[in-house]
Amino acid sequence: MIYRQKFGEPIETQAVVNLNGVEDCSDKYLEYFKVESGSKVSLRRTLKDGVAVYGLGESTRGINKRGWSYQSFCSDDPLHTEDKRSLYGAHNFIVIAEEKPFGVFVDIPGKVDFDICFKSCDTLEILTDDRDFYLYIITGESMKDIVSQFRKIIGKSYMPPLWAMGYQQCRWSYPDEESVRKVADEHRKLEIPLDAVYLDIDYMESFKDFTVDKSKFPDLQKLTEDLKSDGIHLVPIIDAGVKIEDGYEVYEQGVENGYFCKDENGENYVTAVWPGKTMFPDFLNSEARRWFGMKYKYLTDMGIDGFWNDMNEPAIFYSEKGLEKAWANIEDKKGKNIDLYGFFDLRDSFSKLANSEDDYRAMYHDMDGKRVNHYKVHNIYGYNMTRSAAEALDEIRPNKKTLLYSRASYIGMHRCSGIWMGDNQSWWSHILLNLRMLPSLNMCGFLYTGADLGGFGGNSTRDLVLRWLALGIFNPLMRNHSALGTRNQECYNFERPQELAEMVRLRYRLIPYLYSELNKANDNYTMMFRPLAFDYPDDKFAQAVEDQLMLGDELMIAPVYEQNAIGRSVYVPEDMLLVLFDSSESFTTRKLEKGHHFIQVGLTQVPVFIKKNAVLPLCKSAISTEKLNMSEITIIGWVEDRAEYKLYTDDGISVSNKGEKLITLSAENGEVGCDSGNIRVEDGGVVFE
Ligand code: MIG
Repeated sequence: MIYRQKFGEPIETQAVVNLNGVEDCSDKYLEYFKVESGSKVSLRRTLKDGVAVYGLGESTRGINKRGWSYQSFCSDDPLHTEDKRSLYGAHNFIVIAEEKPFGVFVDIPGKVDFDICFKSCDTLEILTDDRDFYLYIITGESMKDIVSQFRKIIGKSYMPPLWAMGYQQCRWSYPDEESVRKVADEHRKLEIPLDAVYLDIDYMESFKDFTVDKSKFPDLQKLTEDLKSDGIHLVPIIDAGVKIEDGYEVYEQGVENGYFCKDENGENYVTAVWPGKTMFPDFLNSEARRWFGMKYKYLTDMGIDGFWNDMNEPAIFYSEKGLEKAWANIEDKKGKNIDLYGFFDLRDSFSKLANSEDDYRAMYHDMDGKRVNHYKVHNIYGYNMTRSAAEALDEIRPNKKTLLYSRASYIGMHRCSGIWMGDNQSWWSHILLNLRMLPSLNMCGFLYTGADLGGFGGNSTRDLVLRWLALGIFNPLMRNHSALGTRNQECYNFERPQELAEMVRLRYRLIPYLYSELNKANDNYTMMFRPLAFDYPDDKFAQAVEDQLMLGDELMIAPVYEQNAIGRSVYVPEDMLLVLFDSSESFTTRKLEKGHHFIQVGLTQVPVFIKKNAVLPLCKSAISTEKLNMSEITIIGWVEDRAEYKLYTDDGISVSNKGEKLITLSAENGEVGCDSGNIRVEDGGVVFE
């Protein structure tokens, strides 16, 4: 059951698109929360010891969110440490794992706090920043059931083209054509599979959206075509801020039509990001949204079929006013004796210039005739930038899937695109953070997602990249990315690159399974990745697991995420077959009984756990997804009775093309069906060879 309560006069975020079965009910929430309202609304509930809370999509800390206070306020913060409260997304959905579990979704476009037993060890408090919002309470038989009811009301998720399941290589930046070609060549030379290379901000002319710097990329169309003929897609970045420059078409059209955000006096609001002074398109205005979205055509006309939208929280370096204040502070302190607090104040006047609350409060939107302060709708800005791209791309490339993902997000945007997990660091702990965000993002509808493999900030190391790839091969979005000034992180830049290549090849072998599970999770409103607690709610060991995940109906994954480890402890919640890949082609298997095990996992090995009477379909690896033969499947499993698998197939690119094939495998009772030879999946059924 889903109950909805309206507080005040909410701004429609369009997170929820299907109200079938949703009951507008004035007092149901009072059974769940103690409510206090003033200018803000506080919803409080006492939680018994041991009650876990799941959700909040992209956020720091554990799978179980209990014990910390989070804040939904889209933030450009490149240090994802435990003390942080907000990252780039605002995903206000939680499930409380009481004996009778229930879910809560707070649909508010502005700030909201989730204090989950932080201030008081037994109190959950949700505190909204204003009085206008919808509250949804979702009850159901199980956590999985609650999530699936929620996913139904927020609608189906963005599904990427098949090539976006391939390996993708990024760096800030590959600055010119030659360096992009080199990345492609090095991968091909060493037969490291690759489906995409990225263009970060330096491909543009002075960071101007929808321009190409001809001195570095003299013929982008030719480059795009050449790479595509080799199965490699070129994916440029698009930033939210538009440079102020006379003669720059996007700027001039935006000014002429009033498409930019305004200040309190109705003048165009000037801030600064990459190119220096910029203005922000008013993505909350439907005309501005369409106008900006159609600009992507400049790049699709050159054969581009993938984009990533960045800096759309929006990230602001400084505003004119903010900068004036900072200069004034310096002037004021000049020549004076500055004590400790004076020094802090001086330092902060610059370090706190970026993404300041004052700047967000000084900005206004025209929501189709209604003037709205940015602060109140901050969390749906990036969502609407990406919506602008998604809607236009549907028009520009009819019935074709485009790769699209965003940095900032709100629930609802999951229908338009994926997200990547932003600027992580080359830290061991961030492998684990990558793992923990997968299920919470799935709860909120974000299925196509992944972290910067190898880590974005800081210098990576060979062992870190190998261990991260061993998780990364399961991320739907599998992208290696690193920041300006950091060590080169491409597989071929490390010693014995063939060992890294084998990881990537194993990914390609897994694509029939991963693509199937991704699409099935979307079709059936299920989670592709789940905490063990969701599948084994009565198992106290499973409930406590924070570093393993269930993947689809068949698998469990448990990557190694510690430096110098020779393996790890794994909790096996039911009898499973451990498949330890030594390379993409060779593996050993071992039957494991339910219980705790220590598993040795070398630096170049990947463990996969398959449930009894389930099978994992694999194809042969190839240098790009285009070359994969997904109709020749090998299966691995431990089959005592009977196993079947639904293989999802489509043409990988048309929105309308869909299909599902069923592999049924039977084996004699008690026999282990391990790597049972090749099977061909044909329309009539399955052929064993
Ligand atoms: O503040 O475009 O998260 O992936 O490489 C940095 C440069 C701006 C942030 C993105 C990152 C990208 C970088 N961008």
